[in-house]
Amino acid sequence: MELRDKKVLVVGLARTGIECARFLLNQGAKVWVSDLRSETDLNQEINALKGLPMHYLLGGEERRWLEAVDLVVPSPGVPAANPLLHEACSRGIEILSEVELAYRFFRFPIVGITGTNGKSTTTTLLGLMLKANGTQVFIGGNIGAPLIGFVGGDWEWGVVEISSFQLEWIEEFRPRVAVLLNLSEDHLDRYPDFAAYCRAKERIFENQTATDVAILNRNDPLVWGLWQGRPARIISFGFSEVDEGVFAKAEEIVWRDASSEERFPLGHVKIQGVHNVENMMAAIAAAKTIGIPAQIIQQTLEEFPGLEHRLEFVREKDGVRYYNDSKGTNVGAVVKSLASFSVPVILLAGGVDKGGDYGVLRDGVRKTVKRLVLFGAAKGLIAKALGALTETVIVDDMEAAVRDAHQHARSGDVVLLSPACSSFDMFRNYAERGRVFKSLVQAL
Ligand code: UMA
Repeated sequence: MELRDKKVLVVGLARTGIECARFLLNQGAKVWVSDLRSETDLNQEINALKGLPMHYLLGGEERRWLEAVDLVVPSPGVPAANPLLHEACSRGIEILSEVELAYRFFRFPIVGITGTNGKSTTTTLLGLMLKANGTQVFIGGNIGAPLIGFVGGDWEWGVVEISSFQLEWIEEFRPRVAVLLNLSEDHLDRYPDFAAYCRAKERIFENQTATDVAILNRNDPLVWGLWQGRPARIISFGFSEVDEGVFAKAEEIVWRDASSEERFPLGHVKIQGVHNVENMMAAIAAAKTIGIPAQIIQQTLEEFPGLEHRLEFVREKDGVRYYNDSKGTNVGAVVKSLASFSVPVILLAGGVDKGGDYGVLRDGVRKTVKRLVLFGAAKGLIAKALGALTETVIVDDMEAAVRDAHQHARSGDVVLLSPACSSFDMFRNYAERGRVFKSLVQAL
């Protein structure tokens, strides 16, 4: 792909925008970067690009900014309905997502991992398996490291977390191995409906051919429904025993093909919960496809401590265990997190509503939640859907939520922050929300 002297508009100046701008300049393109935020708000980002010859279009979005533009590269956080993208489409200007742009320059195969939940855990696990095997691999994508930053590296493989947003503007993007973990309601504040969100996710398989591999969850009907008509070789994972594929038994995961079988005992594995068994099955399926030896896979499974903000154990105080699941930003994630506990849970939830149906939490709340502590913009909505099922209280902020949980918890209980919402009404992102929770818990 030739970018020299092309006029490129990068929309959005955060992690993706910064990396794209740097890359495009290196390729000899003429780079404009736009952002709805003002120059004052973007002080830090502009500093990161200090001294580089680019043009800023800040504090709004105007159609005339598209004059003579050859290519538009939107950040994942920019919705397709954005007026600049809309106008670029009607003018016939090429629009490519950052993952597509990076892919055009990759000279090595990638594993692309998507799904509503479990992406980061599966991506990290698989990446660590490859590293332990001595493979030159990077872990990137939606997990927090834009793919474009890895172009030109001496990589044998890339293990890449892919969001639905990143798949919206792909054309040739084609993972050698593509994994779809699960599909449940998320980002309905961005998509017209759940079907549109699922269609965006399915695009991970769009360009695969018979030499590629698609790894699908047999237990998720929406995911499994996608196996038909795919040219790629299908490998499935799930809880029922199969002649070929990956399955989980009482205390082990089994990988099986036509001629052999390997067993991965879970007795010494640290990460907990049914959802993590699924994540491990997916990572094993991909690792076996790539040819990672069984003992390296087993060793990585046993050493992996789990991710920060994902059912992360914070501390035990007076017999009460506190968990930070700030990355549980949709209802599907919270269903799985609640299912990981069989003791009474005080659940801290709320933030910005993403349009999911809180009703799917009813069973979990009825069975497990002894007190629901709600905060943030969605508190009223959640209270309406679940408040009648358990003791429910609305508080002003995270500090009040932790205080309330501490006062009402008894020895043996779990206090769980698993918000079912995004964080942007009260925090910069889920990571800041998780850190604030952890420091409040540590201070108890
Ligand atoms: N902006 C505009 N116009 C708009 C919308 C936004 O100018 O119409 C500007 C904002 O003012 C802001 C910038 O665009 O300055 C934000 O861009 P961004 O949200 O894409 O931020 P990045 O830092 O580039 O982060 C993105 C992903 N963010 C989103 O998908 C929302 C990060 O995923 C990802 O780690 C990063 O690229 C590197 O690939 C985060 C995420 O929340 C973790 N992902 C969603 C999820 O996991 O549920 C999909």
